[in-house]
This record gives sequence, C-alpha cells and structure tokens, in this order.
Amino acid sequence: MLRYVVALCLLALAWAQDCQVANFQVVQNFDKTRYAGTWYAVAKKDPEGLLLIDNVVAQFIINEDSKMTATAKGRVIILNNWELCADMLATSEETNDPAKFRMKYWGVSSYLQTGNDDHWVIDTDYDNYAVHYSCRLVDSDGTCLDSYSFIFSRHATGLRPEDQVKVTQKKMDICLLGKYRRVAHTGFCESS
Ligand code: DAO
Repeated sequence: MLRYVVALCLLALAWAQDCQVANFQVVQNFDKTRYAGTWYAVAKKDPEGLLLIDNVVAQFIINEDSKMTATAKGRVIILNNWELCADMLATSEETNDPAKFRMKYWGVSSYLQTGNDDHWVIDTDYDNYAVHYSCRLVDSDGTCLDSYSFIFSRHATGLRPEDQVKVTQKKMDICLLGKYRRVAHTGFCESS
C-alpha cells in the first residue's frame, strides 16, 4: 500500500513540475574563471545518438581574450564496434546570461561527431560538483525533446555525499531525475 502512495506522490510531483526549458534556473552570477579546470563526469544523461560513453573528462580553459574553450575526452564506439578514446575540442560563444553559452565542438579526428549546442550550467559550487545541461531540441510545448547532461565532479572518485543531495534536487528541477547513468573511470583514456 505504502508503495502505491509513494508512487502516486511522485507522479503528482512530476505533474506539478515545470519542465519548460526556458524556465530552468541556472547559476546566478556564473564565474567562468572559477569553472575552469578539470571536471570528471560521474553521471550522464545521454542524447539521441550518444557519443561519449565513459571515462569522460572535460577541461574548461579561459584564454587571454577571456573566451572559454574546452577539451573533452571519453570512450566512444564508432562504426558499430570501433572503440577509441575521443579527443574533442570546443569553443564557446557567450550569451546575455553568463551561465548559458553555445559550444561548438569537433573531434581531433575527423570521423568524430561535430556539433553546436546550448550549454547551461544549472548548478555548481565550482570546487566540487556541477550540473551541466544541454537541450538540443525544444518541443512545441516548450519541453526538451533531446537533451544531454553531465554531472561533473572535481574528484575522479565521485561526488561527496553532501553534494549528492543538491545534485538530485537539480536533476529533478530539470526534469531528468532517473534518466542518468553512472560514468565509469577505468583509465581507458589515460594513455592518450
Ligand atoms: O556525448 O553524446 C554525447 C554528447 C556530448 C557532446 C560532446 C561535447 C564535447 C564538448 C563540450 C565539452 C564540455 C562538456
């Protein structure tokens, strides 16, 4: 019985939720300099036609011209069964909101995916965790039809227990609770 009550409450919560992408809150007064550096993806919500599978490490860099660029590595499988460590490069374009930027990315090798997506920093404390979100396609009702999201940690070992609570709340706020999978770090990309 209790199970049904809990399930009903969760359903009610989901119905009451605002899943309009335009209403998602992002970090206030986002400081890209503090966001710079290495982030380990510990969980990921995949988009349609996923690219990065695991061992995902992103590095944000602020250049002398104050523009943010990024590199990302991760295990990918291309051409059905060719497994390799993808080396991605990205440049960013700022918008009116510093926590919302566009990232144009491409692979160091030409056979890797290219793209140009909106990237939003939903939450971060800069030193431990970040919820990084991209909606590739907004539906006519304002919800997201194709998104991906990384839960980043500054620590390869994962999130601290105190950050897990905050991250779970943010996953719920962006209507992606239950849609993430764990991202393993096995050292696959460490030699490349
Ligand atoms: O893995 O399926 C996927 C989509 C990810 C796109 C790759 C983005 C790489 C460049 C951005 C780095 C910052 C996260």
